[in-house]
Amino acid sequence: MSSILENRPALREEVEKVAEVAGYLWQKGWAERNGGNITVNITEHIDDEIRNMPAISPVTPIGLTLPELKGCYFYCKGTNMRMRDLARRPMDNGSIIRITDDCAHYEIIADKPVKPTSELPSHLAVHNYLISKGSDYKASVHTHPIELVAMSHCKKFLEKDVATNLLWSMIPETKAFCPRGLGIIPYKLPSSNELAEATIKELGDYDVTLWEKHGVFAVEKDVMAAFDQIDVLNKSALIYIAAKNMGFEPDGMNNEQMREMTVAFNLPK
Ligand code: 2HA
Ligand code: ZN
Repeated sequence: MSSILENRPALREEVEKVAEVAGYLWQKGWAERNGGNITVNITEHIDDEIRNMPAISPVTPIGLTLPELKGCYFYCKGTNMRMRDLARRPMDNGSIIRITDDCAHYEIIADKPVKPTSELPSHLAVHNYLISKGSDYKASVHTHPIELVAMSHCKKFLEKDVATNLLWSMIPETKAFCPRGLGIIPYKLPSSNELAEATIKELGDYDVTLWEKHGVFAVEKDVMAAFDQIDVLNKSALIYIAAKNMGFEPDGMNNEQMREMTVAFNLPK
């Protein structure tokens, strides 16, 4: 069977990045069973031939009206699909969808009628928000990083910027590569509109948000960059935990060292 990716190197590259990240999520133990989801706005790689491709699924309501997404195209992980399978076969475990002109429905166009993630409305609401802000971010990643989720079970880490400052202070690179820190979202039902709305609110200030007792949701220019932000934060969490396991509370970089870093790397705040 032919694939929409054939003879479209830029589109293929985007999908291959998703597959590569899906493999990392599985290897890290962050993607048990069908855990996590990824969507990428691929509209910039869509040509006229794709625009004219017929749908291979019924027109399906999103459940929301998202005016910025008119005529947009997304690669979406499939619902109930496993990251470890997506890593090897991204077009069997995910699909490309088109948003219809009423901005309230989608249809699958390639390669197979793989139904998109259960979190599609929240992912699409985030993409709608990003476009409305003029952002060049194209990818959103939800995953279950073990140590960050563990931290979210402790009330003190759920206070604004407590986890951010702790994680930044574990190793200088964390603030350099996750300069906006970690936003906190109090527990909400998975897939709920409340969770989507709270996430969008926090994305005004943060690229990565921590869903209490559940996981993280990150946005970035591409899927690799979104993964990197989550990875550096979780690495810091691992350093913190390693120190605690050695029997001491880590000192962390002091305020002067943090200030020096912020100036040297020209970081916000
Ligand atoms: O899609 O992780 O929160 C699987 C999930 C939902
Ligand atoms: Zn989840």
